[in-house]
Amino acid sequence: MKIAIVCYPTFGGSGVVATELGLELARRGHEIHFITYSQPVRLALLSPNVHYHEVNVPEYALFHYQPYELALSSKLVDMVKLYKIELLHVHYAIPHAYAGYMAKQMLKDEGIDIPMVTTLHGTDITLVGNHPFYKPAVTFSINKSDFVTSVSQSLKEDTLKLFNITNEIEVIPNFIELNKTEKEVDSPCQRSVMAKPTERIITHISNFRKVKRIPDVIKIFYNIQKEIPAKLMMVGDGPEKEKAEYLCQELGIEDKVIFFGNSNEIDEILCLTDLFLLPSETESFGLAALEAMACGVPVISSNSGGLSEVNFQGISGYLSDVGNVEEMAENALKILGDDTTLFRFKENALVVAKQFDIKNILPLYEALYQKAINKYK
Ligand code: GMT
Repeated sequence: MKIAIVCYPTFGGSGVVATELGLELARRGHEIHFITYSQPVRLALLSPNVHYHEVNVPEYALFHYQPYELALSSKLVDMVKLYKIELLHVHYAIPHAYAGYMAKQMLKDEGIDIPMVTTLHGTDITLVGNHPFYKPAVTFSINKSDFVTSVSQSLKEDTLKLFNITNEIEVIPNFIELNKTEKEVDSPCQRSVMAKPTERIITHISNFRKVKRIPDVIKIFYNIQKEIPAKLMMVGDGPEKEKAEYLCQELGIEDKVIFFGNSNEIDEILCLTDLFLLPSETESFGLAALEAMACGVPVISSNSGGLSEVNFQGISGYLSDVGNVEEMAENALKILGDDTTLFRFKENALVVAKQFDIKNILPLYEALYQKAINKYK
């Protein structure tokens, strides 16, 4: 199949999912066209069957806001015609499903019927899309998509609760490429570079937005390091990072916390990690937690959104109510307290992650694409 994938190229779960999906589809022989405003961070261009088309938005002084949706829909029309693309898969309702629908209509005018699959990721529904300023456009774009998927059951329920949806929503969970991470787990980790042998290594990875509750990450770690020797690795960048650095200073733990900024070496970092923290206000899925588990790292998370569909209570880690940092720290200590328990949780985390192996999930997308293409035959 010839498929156009539209996504955000930045660090963030939806872009990662879209990129990994496209790369795996390409490995399976499909022709994949990524269409976005800059090269997705995890996109290796030297892959056969992978194309990348950049959307350029010319700056014009008259416009306070440059019309990205217009440029994107025009690019989609041009690329569909040029490469005979058979299907659009847009990740994120805002603004991709909206732009995709416009492209569909323009193409229809020229006698080309192309199906569009929209994947909902979370922020497009629970945080931004639900705003009254966007709601009519988001509802319209979801209802006008040929097929809609959501990355968790919880996100599906939120979407049906928050919007007036007339379309079916199929749950296709996020996935992980296990072969890749297993290889890295087997290879020796550079653990001694980061911590002493007696210290536990705890990691948080995110884009440091408010929804990630970064101060909770620090407070959980603060409670842990009072009881056992430990280091915290903070990976990523975003609006909450500087405040977190100050908080570490205030708490006198700055020498135990390392801020890395954005990194492309996620598997290498997870390989030397003992425990992952994700105390988010909400997470439609929590791809970062799954990536950790796939490297054999147990997870302490909140229980909001779709996190309980990924992190299994008492098996791959523990879940607590949002903001209950005391309980989260206690549970972390239960896992980290002795090597036998830690080893058991590490093994379990990997077993749970295996359910989300890309090999199990990709066929669900392929079947949906085929159904979508058949719809217009
Ligand atoms: O929250 C993020 O880190 C970024 C955000 C995004 O839109 O890229 O992630 C959302 O999509 C991911 C992939 O499906 C999910 O794993 C995240 O849980 C979801 N984030 C939220 O729901 C807050």
